[in-house]
Order: sequence, then C-alpha cells, then structure tokens
Amino acid sequence: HYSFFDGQPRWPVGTQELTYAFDPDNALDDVIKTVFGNAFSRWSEVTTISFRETASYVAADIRIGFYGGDHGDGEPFDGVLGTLAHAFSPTNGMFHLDSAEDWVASGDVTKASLSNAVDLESVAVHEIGHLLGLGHSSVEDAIMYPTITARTRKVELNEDDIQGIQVLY
Ligand code: TQI
Ligand code: ZN
Ligand code: ZN
Repeated sequence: HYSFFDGQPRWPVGTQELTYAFDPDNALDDVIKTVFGNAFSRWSEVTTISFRETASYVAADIRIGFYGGDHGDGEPFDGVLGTLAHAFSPTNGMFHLDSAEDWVASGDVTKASLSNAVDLESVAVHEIGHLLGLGHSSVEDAIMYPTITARTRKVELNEDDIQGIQVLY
C-alpha cells in the first residue's frame, strides 16, 4: 500500500504546473533530458499537474543534477550501486543522482553488458514520486516499492501508485 511523508506534505493546492531544470554544470545530452521528460509524463498522465523544463536552474521548482560522493547536502553518494539517487519531499524540489552509476538512458537495460547497469527512467519515475509527496509502498509491483535490482526496467505506474498520487493531486 502507498504511503506519504510525515504530515503529508504536497505542492500547494491549485498547482497546475511544476517547472524543472538541469544543473547547468552537468551538460547533459538530449537523450538524457528526454528520459526525464518521459518519466515526468508518467505522473502528469494521472494527475492534474504538468511539468515543463525551464532554463533557469535557480528558479525551477525541481532541480536535477548528477553528483559524486559528498556534494554538499549532508547525504553523500556511495559509488557504484547502493544509493542510486535521492529526492526530497515537497516542496524542496532537489533531485540528485549518483554520477558513479552506469546509467542506461537508451536501449534495453536488461541486455546491458555491464552487470551493474541502472535504468535511468525507472529511477527517475520513482524519485519524482518522492518529489510529489509519495513515500514507499508495500506493493511489490508499485513504482514506489523500495527495492530495485540492477538491470531491471520498471517504469509503468501501478494502480497503487495512481491511487496514492490521486489522494494528493
Ligand atoms: N534512494 C532511496 C530512495 O529513493 C533514498 C531514500 C531512502 C529515500 N529512503 C527514502 C527517499 C525515503 C525518499 C524517502 O528510495 S535509492 C529505488 C528503489 C533508490 C531506490 O537510490 O536507494 C529507486 C532510488 F526503490 F527501487 F529501490 C530509486 Cl527506484
Ligand atoms: Zn544530494
Ligand atoms: Zn524511494
């Protein structure tokens, strides 16, 4: 079953659009940006919120970046596997990914040659759930279930994810 953060924080009532931006220091290619766009679409399809990329990193509601090790927020990344990414509850908007992972942004992660390949869209859909206010779910097929194995792709929202997010939005 789905859960929320303590106090059920959410983006303000009436929020129709949230903007997102990529850390300009990361210089991400369009393939990677498209993956994030697709991940946001999964949630906009089942809520009244839409997502729009903006060039202004400082002004964006959701700020996305790839960082290695200690990156200044007290939650250092740990190298290959372990923690892959973290995102904070509304309305913080920080969405960080561990640059040490072998991220797969295109092609089939289940066929990836690297045994520790991680599917970027799968992780992005999960972290966006956190950014919107969902905690973890006990339903194994849910996007918000707290375990994913390497070389797995899971990007389709489960009925449980949809029910949870529709309580909030
Ligand atoms: N990152 C954890 C996660 O997103 C960080 C975390 C732990 C967390 N507890 C939290 C974030 C509570 C918000 C609220 O769950 S992770 C998965 C999953 C991770 C894990 O790198 O371990 C995914 C990132 F669920 F599959 F295990 C993405 Cl999809
Ligand atoms: Zn961080
Ligand atoms: Zn999580």
